[in-house]
Amino acid sequence: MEAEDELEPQVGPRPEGFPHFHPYHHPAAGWGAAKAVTKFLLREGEFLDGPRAMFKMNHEDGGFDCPGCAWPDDMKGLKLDICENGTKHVMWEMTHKRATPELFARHTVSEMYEWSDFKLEDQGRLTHPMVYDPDTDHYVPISWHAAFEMIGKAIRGLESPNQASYYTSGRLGNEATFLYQLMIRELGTNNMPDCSNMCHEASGRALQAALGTGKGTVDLKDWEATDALFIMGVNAASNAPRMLTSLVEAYHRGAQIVHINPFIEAGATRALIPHDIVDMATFHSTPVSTLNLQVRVGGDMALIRGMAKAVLEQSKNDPRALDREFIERHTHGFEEYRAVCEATEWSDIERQSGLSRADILKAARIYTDADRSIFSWCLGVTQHEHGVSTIREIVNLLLLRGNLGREGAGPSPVRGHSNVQGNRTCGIDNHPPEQFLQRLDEACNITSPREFGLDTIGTLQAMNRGDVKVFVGMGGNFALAVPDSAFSYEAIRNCELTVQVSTKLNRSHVVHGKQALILPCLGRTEKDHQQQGIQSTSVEDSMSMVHLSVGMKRPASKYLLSEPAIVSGIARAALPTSATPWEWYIEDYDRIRDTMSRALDGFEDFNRRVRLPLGFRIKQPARELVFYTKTGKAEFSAGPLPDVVPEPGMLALGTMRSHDQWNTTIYSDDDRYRGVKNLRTLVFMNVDDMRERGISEFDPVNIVSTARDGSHRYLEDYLAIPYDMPKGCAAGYMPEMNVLCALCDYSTESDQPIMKHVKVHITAAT
Ligand SMILES: Nc1nc2c(c(=O)[nH]1)N[C@H]1C(S)=C(S)[C@@H](COP(=O)(O)OP(=O)(O)OC[C@H]3O[C@@H](n4cnc5c(=O)[nH]c(N)nc54)[C@H](O)[C@@H]3O)O[C@H]1N2
Ligand SMILES: Nc1nc2c(c(=O)[nH]1)N[C@H]1C(S)=C(S)[C@@H](COP(=O)(O)OP(=O)(O)OC[C@H]3O[C@@H](n4cnc5c(=O)[nH]c(N)nc54)[C@H](O)[C@@H]3O)O[C@H]1N2
Ligand SMILES: [Mo]
Repeated sequence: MEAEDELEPQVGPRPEGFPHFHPYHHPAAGWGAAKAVTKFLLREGEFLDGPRAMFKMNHEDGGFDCPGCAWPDDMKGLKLDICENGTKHVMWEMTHKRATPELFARHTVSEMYEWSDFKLEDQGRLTHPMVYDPDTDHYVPISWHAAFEMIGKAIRGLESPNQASYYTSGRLGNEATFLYQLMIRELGTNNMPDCSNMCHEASGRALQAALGTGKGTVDLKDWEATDALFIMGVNAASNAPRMLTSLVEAYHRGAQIVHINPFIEAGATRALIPHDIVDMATFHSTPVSTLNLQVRVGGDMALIRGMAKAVLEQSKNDPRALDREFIERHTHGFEEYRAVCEATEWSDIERQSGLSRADILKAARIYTDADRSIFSWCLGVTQHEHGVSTIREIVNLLLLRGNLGREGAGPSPVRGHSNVQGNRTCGIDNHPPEQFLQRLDEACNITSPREFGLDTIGTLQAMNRGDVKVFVGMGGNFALAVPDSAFSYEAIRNCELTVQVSTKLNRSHVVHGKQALILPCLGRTEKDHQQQGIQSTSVEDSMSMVHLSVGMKRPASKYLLSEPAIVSGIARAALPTSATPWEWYIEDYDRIRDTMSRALDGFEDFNRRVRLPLGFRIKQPARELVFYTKTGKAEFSAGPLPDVVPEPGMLALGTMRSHDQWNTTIYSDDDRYRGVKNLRTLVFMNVDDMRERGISEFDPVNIVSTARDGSHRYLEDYLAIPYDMPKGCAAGYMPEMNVLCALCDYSTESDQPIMKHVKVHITAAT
């Protein structure tokens, strides 16, 4: 492929305002956040509805679930459990702007392709189902009936059901999710790529292998009871802002908080919580860190290994450092693990983690001094070749001190999308367990296919080969979210039909198959009227709590359908002889929930329990020290340390989010907590790495990535920003930098694209 082709998807021109960088020294959240929310409400013209919506969000007695992150709701029924980014997220959906058929009549798709991602979404809410007209290069309105028929015909015309692939983005509610996977399996395929393939696949696989259940074991009460919190690879102040409340509470209680991240993010220093009226009034911020360890990109496993080695060394003089009884009764593989820790040299640990032995010992001492510890992580840990091994190493360390199955202790992955965990629980899984399928088949009277299906990477490869011809995107922005933009755009364009169920215009509508449909749906904030009245939908948060969400706003357009209704419409057209009562389900979602309570483990008596004030918690066997592993015990793993140090001249680049974006949704070109204004086409670098390359602040640079197969990808004229981060590392923003991530660079452990350890050369652009 020519370099020019590879550059094509570089999105958006450089912002018009003057780029600005000034390191941020204020607390996270607090008045800066309050000001940002006010500005945002004014911009979106939502000053009246906005505040009303805020009081309806995350309420224990009704209201809608924040469609932002998956952090759990306050369990004490806090009345104003909100954050800056949740507010922006809700307002973005509630905007008064509309992307009507007139907009599509004014602009060709090729024209809209040239728009920035901000501009695409900024057109407002989609109002009508639209179909692509290749003769005029415009999207034109289509009736719902005709749209469903078009999809039904395309699916029915396939030689094999495996020629279609069905993507899920993690905002989809449980009821729609259940119907969606039911339809897909009734059609005869397990091709179910989802956004989880790109974020927490590694967590699921590691926890499944180690503990026999692919989820974290702790809840917010444990966060409130723990003595030490280890926060790894998450930018809490931007991406899980309500975690700051827990960190502040933990600090006040005297708990230790250790942040492990190449960056010292804003949420890793001090925080001021918006609903804490007294602190806000007095500008009294709370420290939210006792130790910051600036690990090298990819160095987390070495750090954890070092901590484990230190615990084992300490236990020689201090037997209480290990929980021998726990290890004996509940675990398997301890001796091998001890041996591998002893065999790992400190010099290797220091080199691979980028941290000194003294610092690692400090962290280990915090760990052994604490009676109860929680390890929490997000993408900084998962999006690596060795994500699974690293999470298994975290579990190893937890097991050494019996930090499992008791209050205040355990693993706690921070999930991304608000219902990404629920999607998996309700069946979005391209390699479903036999037990799940058996129960589903029995409850729904179908015969699910047993052959495993395609995930995200597999789907793109199959599209490229011409093996997947029909693509349905249930939410999200597949084209822009996936790696290797140039390759992926071509793969998508290869499809016969692409269908996007969306709320806003995005890149996946302008990068489309030969035939293409945009199906506009209700957002979570909107009232969902069906035959039996207003319907609610349920979601599951990061900590396995399931609760109801009910919209409160008039729909953005009278032509919108709910996601369950869209699934039902597609199903009726694609499966004309299906015995599933698709229409009957849509009249009243309680009926879907009744079937779910028979089909899904942990959903017994679903309709009643989901209506309890805070919903219910799905049982976690590992928390009860019941392990569905081969040995019936928690499994230690004893792998070697991976080599993550970049070759000379190369840097390990992490792609991440700014403070002012939601995945592919860009709110502005600012990144307040990192001190950046008006700039997204940037690369954060260590000062010494810049000096060695003759690069100064704001100098334009060229970035070349090198993939496993030796191929290169390029970005030109990005501006270098000196940042406090370990030497050998670099960072910049997704989705722009997806251009640099090669499709072949996915983890052999989790099949997850490697988005945090891209091997790059950075040189001054001359
Ligand atoms: N406002 C807002 N909220 C969001 C999202 C959003 O885009 N905007 N996205 C949602 C989604 S889907 C997800 S999955 C989550 C993502 O939440 P995060 O995981 O916080 O997402 P990233 O921005 O990718 O940030 C990753 C963090 O990992 C650090 N990091 C990079 N490499 C390494 C490494 O090798 N080791 C360690 N220890 N750290 C590393 C980076 O410095 C950064 O702080 O947030 C969810 N919440
Ligand atoms: N390089 C790099 N790439 C990454 C990542 C990274 O860290 N680095 N992170 C990855 C991760 S963790 C994730 S989760 C993916 C994100 O991948 P996706 O989930 O596919 O993308 P989003 O940006 O969250 O999707 C935004 C779109 O969702 C639609 N939408 C919003 N609300 C609703 C709704 O209620 N219903 C429906 N049907 N549609 C709605 C809107 O049209 C909006 O344009 O990106 C991945 N890509
Ligand atoms: Mo995610």
